Amino acid sequence: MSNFKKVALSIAASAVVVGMSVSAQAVEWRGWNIHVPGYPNTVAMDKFAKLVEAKTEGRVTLKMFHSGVLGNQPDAIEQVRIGGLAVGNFNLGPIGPMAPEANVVSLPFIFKDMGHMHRALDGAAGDQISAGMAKIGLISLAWYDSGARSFYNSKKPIMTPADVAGMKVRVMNNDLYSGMISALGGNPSPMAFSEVYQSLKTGVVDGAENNWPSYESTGHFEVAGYYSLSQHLIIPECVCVNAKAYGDLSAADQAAVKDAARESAVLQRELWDARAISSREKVMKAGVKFNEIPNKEEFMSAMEPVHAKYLAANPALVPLVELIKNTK
Ligand code: GTR
Repeated sequence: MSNFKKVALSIAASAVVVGMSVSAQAVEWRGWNIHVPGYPNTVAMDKFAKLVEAKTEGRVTLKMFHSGVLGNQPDAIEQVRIGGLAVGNFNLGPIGPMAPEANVVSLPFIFKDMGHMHRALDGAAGDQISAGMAKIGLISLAWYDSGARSFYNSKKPIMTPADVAGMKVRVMNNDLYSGMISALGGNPSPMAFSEVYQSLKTGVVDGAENNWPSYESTGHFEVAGYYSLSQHLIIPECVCVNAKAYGDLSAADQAAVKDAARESAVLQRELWDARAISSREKVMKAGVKFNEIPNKEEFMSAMEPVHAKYLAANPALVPLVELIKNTK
């Protein structure tokens, strides 16, 4: 054997040894979260981090970065997909454009209420959505709540679809949401969550849409004081982990991490319910003008073309949409 080959072999052998010792050491994960301290997701993700460490006996540790300090959501999703970050608490909205199965939850009014969403996600539809996310490198360990999203703006109460006509409305990055605003005659403006406050304040956009806790925690209520209860989207969120980081764990540690996520989700849902009430109370005290929508059917039928167009372009998703609609 040539000297060169001997050296190459011994380097290869030591690499194996190094590799083995590395895998026996603790793995350090970094996690992304968009929300501020005290928000239900933030508290629950911190609990997830603690449980991961405890349940894997320190073989996996997770350092959480809150308040979106590691970047905007579409970028963070990409990072978790490619492994630049291990973990993220993501809304399924901005995942949808990359994972068709996950996009069905972004069809307006697909869920009747939170209970319907829970039953669908905890059943066969949830399994198909998870499988679609796994195909793009995201393992969904548990589902978090994100309430129902309603319109708010700085101009006037929204009562009918015609009230949205001509308004500039911020949406998350997803063509379905842009299509939804266009279907009402409004002008959609996709933008990062962190930019919305300033855009509302300076009139770059007239309105946006979100649940009570995000409307309150971001201060959007200070600059867009009309909140109209359209509840047009009920979008679940995931505790997502990079497929390779998860796949590299032992079966026992995978189970431990999954358990940790599910336990954190139980806490998140409890905190969510309480925060939805307290956020609503806080913004109402601050003088927000709130209204119910007299006839929600008008919004449903105005947004119906979004479903039709989407399913015509994605016929393979028709059975999943039917499965969700038929989930009792
Ligand atoms: C929140 C959600 C965030 C983000 C945000 C947005 O309700 O929890 O993940 O999607 O809405 O509107 O960008």
